[in-house]
Amino acid sequence: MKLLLLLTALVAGVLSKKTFIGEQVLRIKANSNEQLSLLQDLQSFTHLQLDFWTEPAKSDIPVDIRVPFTSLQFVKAYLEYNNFDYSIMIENLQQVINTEKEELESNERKERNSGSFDFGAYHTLDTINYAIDLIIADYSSIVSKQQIGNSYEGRPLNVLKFSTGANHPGVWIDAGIHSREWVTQATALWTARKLASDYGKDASITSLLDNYDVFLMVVTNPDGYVYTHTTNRMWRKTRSINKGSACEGADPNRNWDAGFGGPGADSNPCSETYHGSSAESEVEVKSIANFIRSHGKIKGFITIHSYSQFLLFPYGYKRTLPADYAELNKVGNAAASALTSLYGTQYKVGTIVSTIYQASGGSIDWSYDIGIKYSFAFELRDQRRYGFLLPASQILPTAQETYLALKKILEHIRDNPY
Ligand code: 0X9
Ligand code: ZN
Repeated sequence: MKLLLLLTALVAGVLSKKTFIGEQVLRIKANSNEQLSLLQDLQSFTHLQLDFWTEPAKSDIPVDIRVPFTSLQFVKAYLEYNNFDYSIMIENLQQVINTEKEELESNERKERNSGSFDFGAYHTLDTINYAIDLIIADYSSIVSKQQIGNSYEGRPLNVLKFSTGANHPGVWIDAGIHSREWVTQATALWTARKLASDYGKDASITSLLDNYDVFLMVVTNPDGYVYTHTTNRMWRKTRSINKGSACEGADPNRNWDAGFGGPGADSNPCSETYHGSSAESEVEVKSIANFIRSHGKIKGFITIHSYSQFLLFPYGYKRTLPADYAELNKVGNAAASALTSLYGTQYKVGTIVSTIYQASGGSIDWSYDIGIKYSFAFELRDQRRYGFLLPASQILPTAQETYLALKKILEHIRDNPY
């Protein structure tokens, strides 16, 4: 009996959902370096349990902070006392999350009943996997699935391979390495179908796939993604257990072997930017790194994040400009212009360190340093309103505009072999 009670409590504890009742997301403008450092001080008060959606690193980028109910009064007083310009970006976080979940559930019910699939909606991992299998079935002559490992919790790490022949060089694209960035997995899924259906129809994609393989990982952090559905919508990291800490997970975009453990990564397992116990300690990262090393002919590496509307290239871990700065900057700007041409969405283009902040252990720094010249990171929509909780109505426009930028980069890779 005692055991049963204990088990029940354990199961309830493990399955218990994190609530966001009374939480708000504040948008703060730092008007001076002094204010910037006051925000960095705020970040170091770990007991406040603040979740910095954007980092206090540059005064021209607003800092968005998710503030738990119990810290709200203090944080607002701190901001007012120090004369900050701030606004409430999300007034009732729980409500936004509830609405998103209701929409997802009613849509998935509809899809099950009608046997359809809506690319303009958010989905659970199972449904995404089902949609991936449909794409493979519909385009089996060019699309296949390749398992490159298992996640920490044992889920298959699957990569979609678009290929028309053997021994082609390849381009890598991943999405959702940060699990809460839901528009990225949705964009990647739409992109998968689009790439497949454009082959033989669109001259540019056809000539690309006649010469290059594309590897597309739609859900790069599946454990985290499931966790954002079951337990905590705001989960960013992997789900690995950290020895000696009650906090779980490492930031898979601080875990690559590029300036590992340097500035812009945290050694505290409870931090959202915890770098992990060593480079490639996270099996999701190690599996990709191994795959890319063993492939040997990957010529482009593109990672898709959200949010802020940036198109970034190396470096993040150091201030040195990459040797290919001029070319990467040109390609990045051409890609961003193509993106903007569809709906007017504005992107900022530049190195990670000059555009956002110094961050070590990031994937595109690693890929660049092992010789993959065309290494880019996207930060998709939006810029000011919803952050990670981008409404599903924006998935298709986001995916469509992003595709134009991806195409520009892919064309450049195709036309500039090295
Ligand atoms: O901090 C990050 O990892 C990225 N921003 S996010 O809000 N999506 O977490 C910045 C990515 C920069 N890219 C790399 N360092 N690869
Ligand atoms: Zn991210």
